[in-house]
Amino acid sequence: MSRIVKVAAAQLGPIQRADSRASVIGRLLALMREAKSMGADVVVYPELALSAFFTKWYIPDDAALEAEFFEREMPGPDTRVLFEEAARLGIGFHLGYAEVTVEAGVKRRFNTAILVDATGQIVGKYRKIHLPGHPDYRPEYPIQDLEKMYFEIGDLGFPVFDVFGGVMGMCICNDRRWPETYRVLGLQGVEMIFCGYNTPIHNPMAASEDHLQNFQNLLPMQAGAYQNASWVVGVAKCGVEDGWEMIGQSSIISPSGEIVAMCSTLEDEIAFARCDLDRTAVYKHAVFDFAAHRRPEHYGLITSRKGAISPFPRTDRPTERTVPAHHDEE
Ligand code: ING
Repeated sequence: MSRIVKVAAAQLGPIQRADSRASVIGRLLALMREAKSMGADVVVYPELALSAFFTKWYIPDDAALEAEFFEREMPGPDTRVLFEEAARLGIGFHLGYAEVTVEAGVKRRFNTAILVDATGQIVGKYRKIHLPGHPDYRPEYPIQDLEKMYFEIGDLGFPVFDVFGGVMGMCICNDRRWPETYRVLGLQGVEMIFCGYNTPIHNPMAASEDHLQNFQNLLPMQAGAYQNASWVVGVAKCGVEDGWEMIGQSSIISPSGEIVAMCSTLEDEIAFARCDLDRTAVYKHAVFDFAAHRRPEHYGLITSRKGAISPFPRTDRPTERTVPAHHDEE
């Protein structure tokens, strides 16, 4: 039996800070129409797909930051056309965006992704849990990574959703580097994981490893797919945004760990594959039959030996602005 999902990984080239929101929406619509013309059931957009990767800038004025980069509603005035076109074409989509909302009278900000079905209804939502970078402005860095300042840690866990004929999950960017991401989804029987990313080549906190960014992009996604018997669709926003280059390599990865489609440019480009969800079965029922072979009760107490978590002396300076309590450093 085959449960085929035709997937269009819709990589985005750079979005400059000066680019209009209308120009971005136009690009997303063009990719959606191209995906439909290829026969896709779902088009997968990157993380923070509506704007430049703004966490590289220190923007202390919250009102200005939210006005320029955050969505107060989804669909909202700019994005409603995506939902309407998806319903008209009969195609689902995954979209990453910066979410600001008020819950129980408290303003919340998240790095968020949604799954929308072919009728234009939101059927899944995820809020990024692994926020990389640093919580405080570091003027000595040529490029900031201020996700810990701009977003709260996601509060939805790693849920799975029954849509597109299978069990679907999501993660966002840095999440893809952590084995827990895939295992928590794998333990729920996930068959396809959508992951958008914006990954600058230069990481001031580990500049010695910049040359390995492409290798260390694919490595965890291929391993995570194989070790949890799931498809993984990783989609980049890439190219040079306001002077800083981000990696591409948007890929569709099989439960075997093989890359079955990959973008080869740093521009708007679709990587397309017919993904058989039943390809997961041989791995879920043989090598990675968790019930038959996995033995968490024998692994011993899962704790970290003192100092094992951060073996190096922390060099964090006191933060220059109060970071919300839940950002407490360990
Ligand atoms: N970006 C990066 C990522 O995890 C990063 C942060 C860059 C981490 C380079 C390590 C090296 O791909 C996001 N948005 O998480």
